[in-house]
Amino acid sequence: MPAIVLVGAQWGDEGKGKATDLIGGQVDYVVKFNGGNNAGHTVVIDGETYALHLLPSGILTPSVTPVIGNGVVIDLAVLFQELDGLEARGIDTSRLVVSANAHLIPSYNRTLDKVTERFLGKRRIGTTGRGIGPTYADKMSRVGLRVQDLFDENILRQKVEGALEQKNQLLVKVYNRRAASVDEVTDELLGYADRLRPMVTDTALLLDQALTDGKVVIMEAGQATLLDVDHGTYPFVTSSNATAGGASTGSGIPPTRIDGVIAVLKAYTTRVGEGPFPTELFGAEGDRLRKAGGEFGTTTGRPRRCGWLDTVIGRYATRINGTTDLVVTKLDVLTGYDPVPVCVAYEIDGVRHDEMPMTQTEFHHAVPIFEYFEGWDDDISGARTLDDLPPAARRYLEAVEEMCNAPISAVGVGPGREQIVAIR
Ligand code: 2SA
Ligand code: GDP
Ligand code: MG
Repeated sequence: MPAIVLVGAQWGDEGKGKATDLIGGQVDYVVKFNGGNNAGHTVVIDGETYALHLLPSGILTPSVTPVIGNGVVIDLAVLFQELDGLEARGIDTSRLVVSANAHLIPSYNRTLDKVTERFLGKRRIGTTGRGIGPTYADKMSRVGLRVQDLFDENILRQKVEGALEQKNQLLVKVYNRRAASVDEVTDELLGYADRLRPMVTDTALLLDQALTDGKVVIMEAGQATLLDVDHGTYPFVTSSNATAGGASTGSGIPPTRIDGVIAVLKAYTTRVGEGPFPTELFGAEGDRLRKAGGEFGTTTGRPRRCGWLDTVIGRYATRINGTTDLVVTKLDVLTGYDPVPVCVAYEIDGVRHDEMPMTQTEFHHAVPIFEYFEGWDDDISGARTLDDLPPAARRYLEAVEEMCNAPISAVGVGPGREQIVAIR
């Protein structure tokens, strides 16, 4: 399978970083196609923990060329901090390539992201405050700044001037902040141009040639299906297409060249930020799952909201992404729970729904209908084949496979690179 998309099936933090890293040995290119440094992927190799935000997780595998695709929004200060941090730990980052068409996150968009959230008060989205939403809004409004603009100072200055005409109105008149100056913004961005230039290329052309040469390319999504701006729980979503369709627009690899879609599904559910979450657990129950799973944001450290597995969401993710393979993660975290509840459908205003309801109003009213599965007590973190798992854990996986409508190809039983049960 030369071109494979890897997405999150739920609200993010399913363990996509680990899943990509795991197949990294057989892969030539790992492409990030959406989002920016709102993402947080944790990868544990030989007991060393690496937290990646903007960089594709393929950066940790020496044989992989990591690619930041055109669909990504880049905070240049964060990019170089992350590269320097990895270099200081002995990781060679020289293979990174960056699309000339990717958009830049200027400092005023970070400010606008944060002040807008404060202004919204109770109606806030719970963003990561990294300037993601305003930068994608600029892209669509055609007032965005792109990587290639760094190499034409006149154009960059003109674009910053144009953008600031609108942004300063907002900053000063609506949010009572100081205006940003054209020189300050332009100079800050130009300060990175020389270091960035050798990494910049036409990544769509590079990937086209790579596929023609028989190379293996993984397109790795940031965030997840229910955070997708079109298919997620709008408006409580991120501002990009995090589903499989976004892989084409965000990388330049056409849909006809994509051979498979891996969806990563956590054995339970988490969500960061605001928005509906039917199987959410509160109080001591939520705390227990959060503690067992170590569910705190990789980027912001925020405690993640936790709840039981929701297979209505799993089925939806299979349908929207065209999932060919499921990777189930964090099965080890469910050890010691008995029984293990799984949401199989919703009751919404007295009616049973087996599929995601059409409207967000209905989704906000969804009450989970649970089935209860027998639990297991044995430590499964050393399991490497299905036969190593207790029968109850195998039954749980069989049910997940059936209810989520896609075959499971691997199961995570711990954070380490090797802690995986390979099925096919
Ligand atoms: P934004 O900043 O505009 O993308 O926020 C919009 C919504 O998208 C959610 N979002 C995330 N949800 C889970 N994980 C994410 N990445 C980090 C991680 C999060 C962290 O991997 O742990 O460290 O806090 C991520 N990025 C965006 C966000 O919570 C909003 O609901
Ligand atoms: P991503 O955003 O989807 O890449 O996921 P994150 O890295 O934000 O969150 C997943 C967390 O779960 C990380 O801390 C991983 O080290 C950890 N993890 C991944 N797979 C497993 C697993 O199978 N078991 C356990 N216990 N932890 C895992
Ligand atoms: Mg994450």
